[in-house]
Amino acid sequence: DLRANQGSVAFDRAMTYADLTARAPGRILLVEDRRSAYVRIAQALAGEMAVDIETNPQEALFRAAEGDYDLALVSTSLDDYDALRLCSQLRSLDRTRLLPILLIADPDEDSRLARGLDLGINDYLVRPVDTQELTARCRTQIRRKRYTDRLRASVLQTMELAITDALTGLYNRRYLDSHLAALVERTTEKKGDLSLLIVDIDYFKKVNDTHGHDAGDEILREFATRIRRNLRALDLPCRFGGEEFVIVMPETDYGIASIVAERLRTKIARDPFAIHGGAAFVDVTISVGAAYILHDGDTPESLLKRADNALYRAKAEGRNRVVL
Ligand code: GH3
Ligand code: MG
Ligand code: MG
Ligand code: MG
Repeated sequence: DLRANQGSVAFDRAMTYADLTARAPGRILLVEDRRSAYVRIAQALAGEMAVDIETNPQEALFRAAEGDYDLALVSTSLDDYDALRLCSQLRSLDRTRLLPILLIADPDEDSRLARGLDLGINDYLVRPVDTQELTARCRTQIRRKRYTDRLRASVLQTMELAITDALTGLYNRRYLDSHLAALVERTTEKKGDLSLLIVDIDYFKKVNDTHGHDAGDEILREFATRIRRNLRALDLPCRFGGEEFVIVMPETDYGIASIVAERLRTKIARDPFAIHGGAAFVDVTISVGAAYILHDGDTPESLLKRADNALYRAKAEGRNRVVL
């Protein structure tokens, strides 16, 4: 998966600025209430970009937040409305914070332009607007927007790959290691609750031997889905190793932990797992070892150790069971 990811970064680098606008026309929201002005601008951009005209600034804010625009083109000469206020609103909303803004101002508006730049507008044009310059500046903003969008998506993807397990999409062991210590510490400080389960699939080697490794993988993926479905957003499900999973449950006491564990065990055992894309079904059971934080200097290691001991007993006592 690391190599696949490097591939996507390389792909980003290989993309030229021209590629970024060649695929789809830029989408522009033009905020201007004078008909002669917006007709002229829309016509100038029409061949190359898709322009939506909005004469009402409040409506413009709404449309910018809802729509998938590459650029807001804002006139400073709006009736009864300060264009800079609109710019600052665009900058304060999550949905429009990164939308490029190009301001169109009158020649005597130096100080407003300076304020606009302070607010974070990306560029401006001074009237009378030269249509070639307008097109060029819009093009530049749109390309930059698309480039940074791609870069951001690629960075987020890299970060996600670093903390998730490729087969199941659950957190990986590295993520657990880096978070469990902090969780245990915080829980200890406030004398709160925290429980931890180690879940191990029973006789999984036999499943692989009987049905093949690919079928085993299918089961692991479905298994992860069932785990996710049975947890709260707060809980941290992680693939600890091959067919072994750790679930950390913050703010969860002994009683709730045992209910969650038992519910999970039932949900796994009750419905057989589809393999070969649904061509066959396999019964799967799990053994679960649970540990609950004791406020006598518990560490991630001591918690995991207690859960592991409990798991060992669950296996020894016949499997398909929870031991606390
Ligand atoms: P038990 O836990 O009940 O004692 O028996 P087991 O057979 O599950 O235990 P063991 O730890 O001996 O075997 C675990 C097996 O899980 C070994 C390996 O074939 C399988 N396994 C581990 N990781 C993967 C994986 O990513 N995909 C598949 N298909 N199998 C895996
Ligand atoms: Mg084992
Ligand atoms: Mg096992
Ligand atoms: Mg195992």
